[in-house]
Amino acid sequence: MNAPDLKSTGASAQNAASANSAIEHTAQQRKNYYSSIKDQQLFPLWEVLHSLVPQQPNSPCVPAHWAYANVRPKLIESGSLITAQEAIRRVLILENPGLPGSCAITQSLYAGLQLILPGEVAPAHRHTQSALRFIVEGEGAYTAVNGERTTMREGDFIITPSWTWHDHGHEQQDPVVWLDGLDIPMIRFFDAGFAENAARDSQIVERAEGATDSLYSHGLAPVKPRHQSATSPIFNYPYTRTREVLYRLSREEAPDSKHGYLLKYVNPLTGHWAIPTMATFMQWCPKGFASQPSQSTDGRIFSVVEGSGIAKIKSAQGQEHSFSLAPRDVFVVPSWANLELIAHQDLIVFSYSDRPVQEAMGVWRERQ
Ligand code: 1HN
Repeated sequence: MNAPDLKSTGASAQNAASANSAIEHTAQQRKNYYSSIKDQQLFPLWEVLHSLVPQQPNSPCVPAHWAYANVRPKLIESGSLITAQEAIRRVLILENPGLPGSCAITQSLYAGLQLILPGEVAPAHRHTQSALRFIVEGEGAYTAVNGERTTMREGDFIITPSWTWHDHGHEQQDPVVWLDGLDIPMIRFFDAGFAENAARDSQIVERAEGATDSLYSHGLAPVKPRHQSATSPIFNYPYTRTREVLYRLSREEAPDSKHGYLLKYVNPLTGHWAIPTMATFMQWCPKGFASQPSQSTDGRIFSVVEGSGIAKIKSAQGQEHSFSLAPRDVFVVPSWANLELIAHQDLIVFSYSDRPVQEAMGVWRERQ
C-alpha cells in the first residue's frame, strides 16, 4: 500500500500537524503520570515489558579473555604486598568488563586466580557458597576439606562443597595458582549467604589423604555415606585420570562437531553434576579441529590446560571476538553467544557454568 502524500492538499497537512500535537500531548500526559506515581514506588510495566521478557537472551556480560602471561606477573607481585594469612584469600578477581563493580564473571558466577606461596596458610572458614578449584600452575599446595587434605597438581579439579570447613596451605617449593569458581552472585541473588571463621587457621587432619576419594572412585560406595549432600563425595578429580578418560573416549568415537571430546564431572552417587550449582567439564579438541558454533543459555568460563588455538566468540548482540589461546589463559563466553574453538595444537580446556541450576528450573537451552 502506498503512503498517502501528506503535502498534496492543505487539509491533510493540517490533519497531520494536529495528529502530531495530539501524540505529543499524550506523551506529556503519560510522563506527568509516571512522575506522579514514582513516589509510591509504582512503575508502568508497558514501558519496560520488552526488556523484562526479551525475545532471546541479551546479557550485559561480554566475551573476555585473560592471558596468563599478562596476569601472572601481577599475581606474583601481590605475593610481595600481602600474605595469604592477612588477605584470608589472596585472589585477583576476574571481573567481566560488562558487569563493572559486580565481582562477577557472568551474571551468576564468580572467578578469581588465587596464589599461595611456600610456607603460607589461608585460614579455615566455611560459607554457603560452593567453590571449585581448578589448578593452573605449580604443585604441592594442599586444600583441606572437613579434616582431610588433598594435594594440588596442575589440571586437578577440586571441590569445596557448600558449608564445609576449608583451608589451604603450602609446604613445598614453588608458587601455586588456581582458578577459583564460586556461585557467589547466585547466592547473593537469593540472599542465602552465611559464613563463619574457624577457631584455628589449619584444620586438624582427621583422615589420611585420599581416604574419602578412594571410597567413591571405583564404582563402589558405602551403603551408609558419612554425609548426605547434593555435592559429589569425591573432592579431587585428578588430571592424570581425566586425561586418560579423554584419551579413552577418543579411541571409542569421532569428536563431536561442536565440542570435540567433551567430558562432564559427575557425582558418582547420583550420576548428576559434581556440584549442584556449577557444571564442570573437560574437553579436548584434537590438533587441526575447528568446531561448529555452540550456543547455550549458560554463560561458560574456560581455563586452557594444554595446547593452543583460537576461541571465536560472537555475542548475542553480534559483536565478534577472537582470542588467541595459550595454556593457563581464562576466557568467558556469555549466555547465548556463539563459540567456535579452533585447535592449532591439541587443545584441552576445562570449563564451568550454571547449567545445573538452569536445568533444575527447566530453562536451559542450546541451539540444535
Ligand atoms: C573463598 O573462601 C575462597 O576458600 C576463594 O579459597 C575465593 C571468594 C569470595 C569468598 C570466599 C577459598 C573466595 C572465597
